[in-house]
Amino acid sequence: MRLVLGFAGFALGFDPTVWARPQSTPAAPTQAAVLWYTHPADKWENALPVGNGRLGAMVFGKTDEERIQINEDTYWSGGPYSTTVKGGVRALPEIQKLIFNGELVRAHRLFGRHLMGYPVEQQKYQSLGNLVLTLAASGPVEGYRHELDLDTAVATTTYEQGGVRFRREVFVTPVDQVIVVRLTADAPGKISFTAQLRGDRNDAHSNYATDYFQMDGYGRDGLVVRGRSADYLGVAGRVYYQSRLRTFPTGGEMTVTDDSLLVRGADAVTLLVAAATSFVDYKDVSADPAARVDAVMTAAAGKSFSQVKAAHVEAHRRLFRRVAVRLARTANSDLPTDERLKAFDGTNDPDLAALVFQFGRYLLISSSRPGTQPANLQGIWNKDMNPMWDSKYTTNINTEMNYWPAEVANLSECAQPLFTMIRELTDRGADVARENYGARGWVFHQNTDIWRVAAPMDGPSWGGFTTGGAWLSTHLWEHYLFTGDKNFLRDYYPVMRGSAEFFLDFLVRHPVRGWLVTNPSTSPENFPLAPGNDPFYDEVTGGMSAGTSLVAGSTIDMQILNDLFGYVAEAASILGTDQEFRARVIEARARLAPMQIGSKGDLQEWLDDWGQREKSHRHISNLYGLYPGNQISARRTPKLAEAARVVLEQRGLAGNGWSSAWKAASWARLGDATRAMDNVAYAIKNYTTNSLFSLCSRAMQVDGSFGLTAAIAEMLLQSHENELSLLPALPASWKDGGVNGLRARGGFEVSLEWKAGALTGATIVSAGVRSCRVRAAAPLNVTSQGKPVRLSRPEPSVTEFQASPGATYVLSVAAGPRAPSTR
Ligand code: FUC
Repeated sequence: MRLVLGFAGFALGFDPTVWARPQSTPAAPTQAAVLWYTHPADKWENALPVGNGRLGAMVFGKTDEERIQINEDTYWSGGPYSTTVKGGVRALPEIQKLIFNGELVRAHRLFGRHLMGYPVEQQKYQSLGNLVLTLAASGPVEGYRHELDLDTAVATTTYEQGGVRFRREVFVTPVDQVIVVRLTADAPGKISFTAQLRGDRNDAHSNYATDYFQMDGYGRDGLVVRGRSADYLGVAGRVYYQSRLRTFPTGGEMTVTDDSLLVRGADAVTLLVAAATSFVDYKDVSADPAARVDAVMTAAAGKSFSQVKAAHVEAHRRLFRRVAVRLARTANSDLPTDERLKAFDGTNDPDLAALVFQFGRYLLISSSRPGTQPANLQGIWNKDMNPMWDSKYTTNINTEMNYWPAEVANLSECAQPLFTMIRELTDRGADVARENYGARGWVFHQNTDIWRVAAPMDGPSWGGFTTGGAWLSTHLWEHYLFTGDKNFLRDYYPVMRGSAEFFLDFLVRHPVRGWLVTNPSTSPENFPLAPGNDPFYDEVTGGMSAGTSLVAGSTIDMQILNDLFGYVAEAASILGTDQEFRARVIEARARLAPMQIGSKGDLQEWLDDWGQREKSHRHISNLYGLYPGNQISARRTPKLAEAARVVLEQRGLAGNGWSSAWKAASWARLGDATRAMDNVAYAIKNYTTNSLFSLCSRAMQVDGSFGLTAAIAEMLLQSHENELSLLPALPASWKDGGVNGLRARGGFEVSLEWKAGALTGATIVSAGVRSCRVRAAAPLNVTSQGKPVRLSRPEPSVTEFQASPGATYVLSVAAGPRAPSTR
């Protein structure tokens, strides 16, 4: 049965069968795959990240005292706990009444008393420690180079000192689950150093002394740190961890003292670091870290360095080489990466955007693999015991953005940790739904930690975002659109359904306008200029607040629910299940508050045309419906698209890394290549560390890096309108180029070539039997295995043909006049 719900997307017309993933041909190494420097990192944010999804390391590349900072993705403060508070639902009717009456600050006070989770804050992601190598060689250093090869996932430092050329390689292998450090020199007997494995203590949240960690020698070739997580917010630290070093020198001597390991006069040395915790899942911390480390270490120690490295590089390339981007190189492209960034003016080094694009893919591969934790605010790389925003999962944009590139940049399996987290959130989420809102299903707000707590956190203005779980659930549907994996859809349908079920209970009729709305609701972190929403002293945070963000029926809430309900209905139809429930969500969907255009021509952020306190607020929540959602479109809804454009104009360029990335993707959806590129360039110039990490304020935050990858993909290929749109927002400075291996909804894999700003050819591999509709600036001819394919051209810029599974279609530009425009 086909369902037409009035929202566009591939769901509308495709045959809901499972299709096989097209075989991606590993692309040749991209030209844009190396970050390099002529000096070591001066600070942690500029060190080079390596990781295998579970273990992360930041490599400084120093020549006197090398520091390799280490993370393990399950090392968090505290232990299993819940923040759900019982009985808040009793205050809900009064809070809703106050909000509908416009008494927002009074509603805020009541929310603060009755609906906040307890503890109000959540746990923190921790640094495991540092491997410090005090190197014996001294004297002036020459010919220094520190680099990260994105194609091999190896960080390498090379230099000459005292007439000897030294080389240090560092990588974290997903195959053998260890951090590998290899030291070599071009002369025998020249490698001497002292190694320490140093723990990190959270002195703000735990008592001092060796209760928290101990450092010891281990056997005749190793070191060990054993510890446990800090107590925090009254939650006892129950994560036990161990990290262990083993050293394999060739030649020379090795000694182990109390807490140090000395190597003298070796020809070459391999260091392996294994690390594990007692974490099993968000409720269970009963594993034995020592046994886990033993198992990994024993297996890895039996292999040679070259075996371990070869397996690592192969495993990495299997994912990384699926996509290659080629943009023009200039003289600037050959500069060291930090100088290249400084010299970038937005147009003088097109290849830099390709490097940034691949860096985001590299980070996702390195911080999120099947079976690991999802990428948090800092991926897996965090040096602090009290990091910015606890290095948690923030779900009013950040965690979602981390996974924007996963499907389109051909790393679908890297999103699996996110899907597991969403499912786990339904547990506490069901408790909060019942206790706070008297509702069935599950709800999740704006932040969680490894313990998967789900109640409102930090304060009503942040915690009042009830659609965090619904937004995450849209990723489940997107995964289905890209992969066509019906088993996946069946498996996760109950999660999506549970989110929709919550909202069927929670939505209330607006007393004046009659629409169904969320109440309480927020438009993330944006304070409306609503009457009476004045500064006040907030007893929850113990500080002045500029007002409250609590409202009813924010635009983003309505857009997210419009998507969620549509997706659930569509999924129920595809799976042939749940007809009664499906009818209910379709009915509720039709009654949601619509998008509205305000007096300034902008898309309203709230039900009322209030305007906002902070003019260029970094969130563009009301544009969820443009990107990543699909309710605003230049072709389908031109008035709303124009209203979205007004919002983007009004917000301008400034914000932070993730904000620029979101704006770039939004401009790409509007088909405005110049403005999309302005935002990409602004992010690169203003919110990027030397090692290409994105910045939020001054904090390293990976969302912006992932967001830029997604935005750049969106400039080259779009697939949200039931068709493949080729080069929908190609900036003038990317005149000539090519991309291989992008993925599109409907299960296509797409490669493109262009010259002088115009498409010259494309290759499409189809995974299923389906109609393939392609939009490009020029009419296209299509062949498969050298033979012309029957096609139709419903519009000059649209070419349509029937695709078969596994077949490759070669598209070339047909002779004749160029179609006027793709938009
Ligand atoms: C949201 C953003 C902040 C920051 C934080 C982690 O609260 O508004 O800018 O990114 O998440």
